[in-house]
Amino acid sequence: MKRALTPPLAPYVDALPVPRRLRAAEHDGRLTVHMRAATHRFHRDLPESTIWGYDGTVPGPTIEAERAQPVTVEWRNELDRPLPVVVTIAPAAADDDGVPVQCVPGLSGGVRDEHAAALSGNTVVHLHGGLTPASSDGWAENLFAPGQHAVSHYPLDQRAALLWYHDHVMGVTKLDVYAGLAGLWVVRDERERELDLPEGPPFEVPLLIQDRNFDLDGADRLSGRLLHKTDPDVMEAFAPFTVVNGKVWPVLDVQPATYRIRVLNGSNARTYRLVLLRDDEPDLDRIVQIGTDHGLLRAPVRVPPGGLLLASAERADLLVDFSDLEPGTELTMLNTASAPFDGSSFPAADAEQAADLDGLLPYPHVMRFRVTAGIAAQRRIPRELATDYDPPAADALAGAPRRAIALVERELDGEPNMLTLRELAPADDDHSGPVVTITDGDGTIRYRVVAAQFEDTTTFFPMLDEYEVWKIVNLTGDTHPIHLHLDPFQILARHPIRHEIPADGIGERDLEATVTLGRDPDDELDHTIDDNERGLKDTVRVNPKEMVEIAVRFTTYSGRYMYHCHILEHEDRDMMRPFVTMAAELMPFMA
Ligand SMILES: [Cu+2]
Repeated sequence: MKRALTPPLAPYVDALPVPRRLRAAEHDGRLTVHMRAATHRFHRDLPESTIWGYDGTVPGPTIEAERAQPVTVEWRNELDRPLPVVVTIAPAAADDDGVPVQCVPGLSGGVRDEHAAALSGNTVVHLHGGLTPASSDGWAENLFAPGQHAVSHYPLDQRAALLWYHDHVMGVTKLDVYAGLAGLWVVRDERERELDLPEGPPFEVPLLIQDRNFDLDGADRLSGRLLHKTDPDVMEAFAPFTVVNGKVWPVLDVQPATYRIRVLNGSNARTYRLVLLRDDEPDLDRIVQIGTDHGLLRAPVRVPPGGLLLASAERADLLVDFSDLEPGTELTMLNTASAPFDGSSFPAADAEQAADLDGLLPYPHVMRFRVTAGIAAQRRIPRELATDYDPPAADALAGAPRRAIALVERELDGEPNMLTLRELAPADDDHSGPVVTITDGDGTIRYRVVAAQFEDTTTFFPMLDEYEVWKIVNLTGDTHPIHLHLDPFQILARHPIRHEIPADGIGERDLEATVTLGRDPDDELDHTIDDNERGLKDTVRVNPKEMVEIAVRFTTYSGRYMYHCHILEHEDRDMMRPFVTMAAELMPFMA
């Protein structure tokens, strides 16, 4: 169903808010952030919403810090109202008119989840992208309740990058982040200053993009009450309204100058493919991407011709040149990615027609830029950016430990399918149970499942300062953004694969499958690594019929960390696992 709905809210009427900056250096590196219930207006024509926010705002303040200047944050949990989100599973995936229920506001016949309504505000804070000691990393089970507080130490001995902090509570991260518990965190360093990149307002603008839905009042008007709605077919919430820095479809007045736009997809589940349109035509050539999740790329790159693809938690650092544009020129940013995202392409030239109800994309709108009068100020784009990293050398990887993870979709009785994962380890020759056989550049290896749930025993013990190669095999029909805590990684390969899973091959814990490199005949994805992915990443999209290989080298801190899918509805239900980084000197003492 390609037809669009008429938006119930006027697009491009609210000015893009820029979150308050909280500069650590002005507070001797000691910050206090209060988690509070507050009210927030997501759109001019919406009633106020109750939210949970860091310092009571959506998004929270943007914390700015310098590389290697440690920051201590006292996270004060002062939440004094229950979860301000109505949570429901609608009884059917589409309404009587055939419109998918996730495309429209209101409960769509669902009942309010009373367990969610009873959530009082237990929290734990994770600094995503932070090179953080385990004790401050925000382990998903180390909660602090309203009235309790946590002090986290962030050494920040890491390169400049756009990080973000958000809630990470086991099982309900999807609800706590949706309620508003997310904010940006910028690390700055000398290399960026040498390059004379815009820093701070007005020419550096962060965009935190999320999708939200709202309940209806008794008269079927939008009530402003936040609504997390899923349905029997889709266990992730894909909300119809795109919110940038806390406003639905905002507009930003820009001078005719080069802007540094720092984009984060902070949605629960939705992937965006961002296209800039001018006079209904794609206008992507004025964008140059200079950085990714963990900061600067080695050289500037164009965004892919289809648009800038960002799954949940991925970031992009962009230079956008508005200097040639007349006052009054409007550039509209649209999203062309349908949901659940499966890696499919969509031509940028058709972005105006991207609305797709079956693809849970009723409104492609994201935001608009409007050029004002001013003196044109184009900025030179440096040819060389980062000089502090190289792709890992082949000999460094030759003997590196290999780890394998399979992403699987398990069918459940009377519930939507569960997207989850299986940790694998090579099976002994005499192993008799189900096996996953993977044939790739390392040969044919038979694996058995060694962990299926978060609580299962830890099986990954990476040694500090040693490269590892992780192979992530996607046996599902959706793209999963896989995120590792602690250090960034580099993407080595994106292989098309064929896989066969026998009937009942995906058990409660087991997995039986055969995976071989090579393209499935009906596979239309190109499985390439985009230029803007050849940097230091902490989240990588793993598409259907694909095996992604990453090289990661954990450094600095020993301890218990997590890796997981960053679709929050997936991570909350076991698409998340621990790993323990070990100092080399302790390895001889491990059993
Ligand atoms: Cu996932």
